[in-house]
Amino acid sequence: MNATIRADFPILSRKVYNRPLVYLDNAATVQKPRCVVEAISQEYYNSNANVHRGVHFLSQQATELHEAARERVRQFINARSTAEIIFTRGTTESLNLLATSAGEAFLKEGDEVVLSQMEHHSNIVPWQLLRDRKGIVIKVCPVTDEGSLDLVALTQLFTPRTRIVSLCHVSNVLGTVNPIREIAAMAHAHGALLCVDAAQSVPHRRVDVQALGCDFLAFSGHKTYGATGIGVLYGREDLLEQMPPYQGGGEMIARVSFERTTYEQLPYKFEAGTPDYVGSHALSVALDYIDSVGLDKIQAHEQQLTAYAIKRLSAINGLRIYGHTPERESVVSFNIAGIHPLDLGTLLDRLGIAIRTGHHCAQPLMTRFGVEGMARASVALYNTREEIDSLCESIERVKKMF
Ligand code: C6P
Repeated sequence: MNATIRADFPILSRKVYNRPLVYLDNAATVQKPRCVVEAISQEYYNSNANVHRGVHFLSQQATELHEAARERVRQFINARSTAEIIFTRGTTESLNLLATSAGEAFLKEGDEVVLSQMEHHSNIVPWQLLRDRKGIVIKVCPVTDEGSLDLVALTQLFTPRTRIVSLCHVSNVLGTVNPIREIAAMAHAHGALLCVDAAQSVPHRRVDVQALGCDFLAFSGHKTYGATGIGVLYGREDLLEQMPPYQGGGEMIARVSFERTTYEQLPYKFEAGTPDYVGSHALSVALDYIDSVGLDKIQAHEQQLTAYAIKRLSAINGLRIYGHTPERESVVSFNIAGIHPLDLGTLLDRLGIAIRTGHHCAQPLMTRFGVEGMARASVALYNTREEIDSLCESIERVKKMF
């Protein structure tokens, strides 16, 4: 699979510091296949016009592409209707929209939201802003030493005031895959709603919102082989109907007067201003690309590569991996005794290897494991065993320098 796949990603053949690029920072963002880059330039060359506004040919063409993209996303995550697919700027904006609008509709002072210790800041701070505005209570599910959610502790966090549970599907640090279906049943049994931060799952495994049983789900286009600046919030239609708009402006209104404004129907009620219609089309091309390779094949490849990385990295003296759950996705975070992760990342970069270092926007999780930061290698469909070998050999070289 790899030679042909790699040829689809022109950036992979470039060099950095005169060395072949080994790109292992895919959890931050993935590289883009040629078809996505071309779809973006073709739209600007041939079909560019603002959507939902013009009667003219180009506007209608751009609108058709944008709405076809919404249908493509609906199909990809198996939502019931395109009314449930809201385009946003990314996972972060999706979660801010949710915390603001669902917070307004469904939460009162003293109501509770359950998060976990393994959340990205994007699934923490919007809820804290809501806490500051409304006086809600945030409860936190602990993470076990092996890196899974403590499900017994989670059960005990529910009270009659629990309204929303918001958890990542896959941890961007530990790779842990959370048992969302089980947690959805648990939340619903307590009368709470479940939001899933799927930023790290949608690119790697089949995500079916109906099968998962979640009420809301967020993901980013740029981690899913699409462009930056586009993302998705899925929400159950009956819930979205009850939520007030997030932002005001063009697109989201039915009628405006100084006395009173009425809002557009779903999903436009939540899409104020000119949307990223080029990004939505590029995202649909990216989803086509994923399906043309086959998500099952992608997942199998990434799982094998992750298992190989864990095996090889574990053999390095003094290296500690964080996260040892049986079901995991394609990130491996680690530290090496006596080497600061930032120094490791900087020296590996000089050898052509791109990994991420630092707190990974998950500081509470760093605190949980008693570290300031970690190094993280994350794989995508185009990575190879040779690149993992290269990472491990380069780590050994760096170790010798210390
Ligand atoms: N994690 C990483 O290197 P945005 O930035 O809105 O596209 O995605 C935010 C986000 C939300 N949840 C999870 C689980 C994530 O992993 C991310 C992005 C990147 O781990 C950048 S910090």
